[in-house]
Amino acid sequence: MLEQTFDETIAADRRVEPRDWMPEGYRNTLIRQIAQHAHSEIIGMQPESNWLTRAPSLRRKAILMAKVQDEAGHGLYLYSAAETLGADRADLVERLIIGRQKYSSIFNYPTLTFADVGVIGWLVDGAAICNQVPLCRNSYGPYARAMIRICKEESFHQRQGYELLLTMMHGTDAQRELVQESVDRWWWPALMMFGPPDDRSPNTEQSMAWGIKRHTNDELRQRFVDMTVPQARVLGVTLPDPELEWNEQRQAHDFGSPDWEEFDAIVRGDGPCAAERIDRRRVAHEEGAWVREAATVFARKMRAAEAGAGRAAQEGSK
Ligand code: FAQ
Repeated sequence: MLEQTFDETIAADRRVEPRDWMPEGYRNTLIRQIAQHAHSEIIGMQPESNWLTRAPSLRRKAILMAKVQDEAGHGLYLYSAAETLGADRADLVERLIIGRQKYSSIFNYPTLTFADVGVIGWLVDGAAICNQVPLCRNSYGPYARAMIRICKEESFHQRQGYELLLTMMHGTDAQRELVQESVDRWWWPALMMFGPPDDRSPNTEQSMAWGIKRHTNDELRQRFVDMTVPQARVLGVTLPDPELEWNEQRQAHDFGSPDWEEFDAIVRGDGPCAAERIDRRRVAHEEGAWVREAATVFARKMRAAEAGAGRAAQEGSK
């Protein structure tokens, strides 16, 4: 009976809510994906914050600081969504730190120049939007609702990245070279963000049947390429793929294949910045322990004060 209600909810494209019965596999898939997504947002703060102290102007610094703070907010909405499934936030963070849970492959690459800030906004946030807009319609209510706000902010991030790059492309030859060099480094990793090709993606079929994913990895990768090519043309940069060309018959671009061995190594935890990213996260978690303790004590005192005020009001009305 419970399973039938769940199946009907999915078939009718209604939302599953925290107190509804759901199969364990559905719950675990959501916890895995939402936790991985939350970890990505938090780890994703590191490559960009690398440039906060060296931003070329106060304006660029203020924009970058706001963006990095937005990513923290995204992580927090997502951990909260995972908690509605019964996951424990401290446990999820612990799993990330000990390498039992993943974060997006893209944040394993270093940010070598300030152009990387613009390229991350354009390509990484651009890929994130492509992947995440359909998640606003995913079948689990709290995740879908969290994604609406996240997508609005990611879309703003994408525009700030593109605007930064346009400014640099209208600057000096040296600035144009910085942008092109950065695009050359980030293009293939951005394509890998969508996950392995469909024929090597163990989770897609079931996740699509449950309405957790709405499109396959390859469909979204194609959508991203088609969206990005005209933007690259306006910008005046070359995408580093000799196989990239418009296919009239398919009404879509043909493009080359990312280095899936490199992707597999990163997913195994052997990314170029993997140790540094996790170590930084561990240190931040340890150094933040006093904030969590203080917040817990404060919340307990507030609850006690509210309960006391409630009792006093009741006695006063007798
Ligand atoms: N990196 O069967 P599939 C952002 C793993 S947020 C690492 O295809 P699935 C914002 C996958 O977990 C970016 N691992 O898996 C920002 C699975 O391993 P498991 C994050 C990956 O879940 C911008 C295995 O490979 N976005 O950028 C990756 O059906 C700028 C097999 O793969 C999200 O998390 C990868 N790229 O599809 C922040 C979006 N791809 O766990 C700061 C939500 C796959 O079975 C600055 N997530 N794996 O051992 C999703 O849409 C999906 O989880 C996919 C993967 C599409 C990522």
